[in-house]
Amino acid sequence: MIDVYYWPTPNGWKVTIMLEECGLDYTVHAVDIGSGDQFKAEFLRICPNNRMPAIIDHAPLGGGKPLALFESGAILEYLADKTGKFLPTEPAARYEVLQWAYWQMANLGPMMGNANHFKNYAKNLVDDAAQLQYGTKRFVGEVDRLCGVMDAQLSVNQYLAGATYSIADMLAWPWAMLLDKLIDEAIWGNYPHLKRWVDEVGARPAVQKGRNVHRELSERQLTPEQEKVRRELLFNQTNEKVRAAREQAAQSRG
Ligand SMILES: N[C@@H](CCC(=O)N[C@@H](CS)C(=O)NCC(=O)O)C(=O)O
Repeated sequence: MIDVYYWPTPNGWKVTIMLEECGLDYTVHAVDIGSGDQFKAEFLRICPNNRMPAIIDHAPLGGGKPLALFESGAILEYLADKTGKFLPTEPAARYEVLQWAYWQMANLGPMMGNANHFKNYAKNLVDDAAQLQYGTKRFVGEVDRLCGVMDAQLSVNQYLAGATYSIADMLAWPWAMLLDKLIDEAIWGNYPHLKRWVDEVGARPAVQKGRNVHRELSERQLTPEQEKVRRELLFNQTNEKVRAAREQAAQSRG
């Protein structure tokens, strides 16, 4: 059995999609990042980075005591090694997949996160219009560039890492399927191959199931007070605050 520490966001869906694709049993533990669950002692012990997703595998690859893991890329790589699925063992094919997996982790996810921040949230946090405009242009522009990279790759390959569906697709799809919400619907006209792949991957039953795990939690209406708490928690994290939570977690362990 695998415990999954999860909230319905693109990084969370990656893990539930992979678990569904592999047919593994799992139990979901909701980590409500809008009300501070990521700073609770029990979660920080699994993930010192106060970000979900994370897992604990009680029957880990290689045996031994339960294995705790954070970072969605590491989790998918681990589950692929555990099941022998969606990540080839033959070196050339394996590294073809891994280069796209790391590309997603270092590029598409962070850039889309920052673009979303500047476009949809920063206007309530930043007074300086020029600063806001610079941030938006920088990150939306970078997302646009990354779409071009994916589109070119998908114009000659069915999947991101070639002819075979892999963890690279499962890592990138949860972000890519949100592109039209971030840029605008016209984006698909510029990137037809990317759109073809988003639709194809999105039609897989395991992808739909993984993406819908606890969907209701992300669709619930927050009160203005809850929204204020959420923004303070997510957009005002300092080293001091996070260190205090970590120290508390260490103390409560005894
Ligand atoms: N690189 C990490 C990113 C995880 C991440 O950013 N998770 C966000 C939600 S999508 C989170 O937990 N945020 C909580 C916070 O900012 O405190 C991964 O892929 O696992």
